[in-house]
Amino acid sequence: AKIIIATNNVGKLNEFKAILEPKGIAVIGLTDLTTKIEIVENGNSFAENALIKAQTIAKTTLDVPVIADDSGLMVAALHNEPGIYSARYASDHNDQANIDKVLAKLGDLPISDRKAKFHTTIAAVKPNGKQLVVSGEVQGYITKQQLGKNGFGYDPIFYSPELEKTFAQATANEKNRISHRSRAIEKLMLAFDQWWNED
Ligand code: ITT
Repeated sequence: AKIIIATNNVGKLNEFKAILEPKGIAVIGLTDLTTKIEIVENGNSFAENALIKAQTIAKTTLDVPVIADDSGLMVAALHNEPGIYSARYASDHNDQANIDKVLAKLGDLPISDRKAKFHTTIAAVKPNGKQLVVSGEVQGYITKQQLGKNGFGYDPIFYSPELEKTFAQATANEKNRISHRSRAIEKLMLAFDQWWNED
């Protein structure tokens, strides 16, 4: 089996590969495709953006399932910001600037006021236009300083009580055991075969 992930984010793509390839699914990212397709990600929710990304790419492919991941960090004390703007909160795909902005906004708030979660919505689109949308979340806290070098995005400031460290201090396998993305992928896999094989 083969699946196209409509993502330019290598961190995301590597997580999809690590989770799906052991199940015998070949994962292709947009960076692997020769033709570059512009995606205008202008939706108002994770689900809208995931569908826009998947639909844009599904139009150009034949008979291969296309999925997209729209995800982000939601900080309770910041009214769930940065949310769908996570990739460009301070500056477009500048992880350090985005991390600095979250830390600055939270200031010295105690850990009990630093609750946050990661959210992923995955949309799958078939050649006939039929859709499948699933989501996953994981709870944690925003640290006062960044810790760890693994992962991507906001991982260095996301403390997981389950792992007792930040996602950037965790190995890829540890993160993938509990992450928002792996939870969404699990739901996708549960529904996928029936959805793909029905009309
Ligand atoms: P594509 O749209 O090409 O998939 P993107 O990075 O623009 O890539 P999003 O619009 O979904 O994707 O933005 C998600 C942002 O949320 C991402 O850039 C990170 O900053 C953050 N993020 C998502 N998942 C994360 C994770 O597992 N760990 C840390 N940060 C994450």
